[in-house]
Amino acid sequence: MIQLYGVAGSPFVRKVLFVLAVKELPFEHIQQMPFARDPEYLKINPLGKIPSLRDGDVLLCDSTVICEYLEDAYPEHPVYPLDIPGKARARWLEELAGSRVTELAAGIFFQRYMRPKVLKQEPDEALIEKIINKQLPPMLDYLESQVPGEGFLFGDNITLADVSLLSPFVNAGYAGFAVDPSRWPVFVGFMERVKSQPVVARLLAESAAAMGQA
Ligand SMILES: N[C@@H](CCC(=O)N[C@@H](CS)C(=O)NCC(=O)O)C(=O)O
Repeated sequence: MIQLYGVAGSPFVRKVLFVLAVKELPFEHIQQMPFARDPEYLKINPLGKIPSLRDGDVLLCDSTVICEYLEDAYPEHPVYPLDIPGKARARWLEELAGSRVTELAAGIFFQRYMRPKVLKQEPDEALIEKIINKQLPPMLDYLESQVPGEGFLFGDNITLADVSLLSPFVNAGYAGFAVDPSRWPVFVGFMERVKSQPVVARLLAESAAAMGQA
């Protein structure tokens, strides 16, 4: 059976949980915390990051690599658009979400949640202020221009790109941050639609419970 290493509170693990759920693939969830520097886990993922996934002899690290593998290996119930330009754009938005958007939105979560609660360190308030007031607004302006006013990025069916864009902001929400709906109404409306899709709503409820936010 497929084994997934990681915890549901991670925006990256959430991508894989979404794909496994859409594809209705049974799996064993091995609760692996990030930053644990666990020697056994470092043999699985030399970066010590989550998620990792094992499927028989296949052992993979990195959420994007894992999700693309699952799409190729289990093509039923696709999570990427099927046309080439759509798939390429989905990959770009997934890449952007996993890099700069996560650095910013999940950065708020890291400072306000992970540092005090898990790492027993003080949050860097100056950095949080800079992210919220200087760095995040231009990115939100871009996202506002990229998402649709109705439906999802690629029409009526939700894809991994939709969930990837939402996921870092879910973590920012755990740290008390909400995107201003008066400034970015289209993006906020889009995130609400993604959140209310049954498969996503279920994942978010599990994630919130695991984070003590339910
Ligand atoms: N590019 C990786 C990033 C994974 C990642 O950064 N995961 C975080 C948790 S959300 C982590 O494990 N951090 C621990 C560390 O950096 O040591 C992916 O897409 O899977």
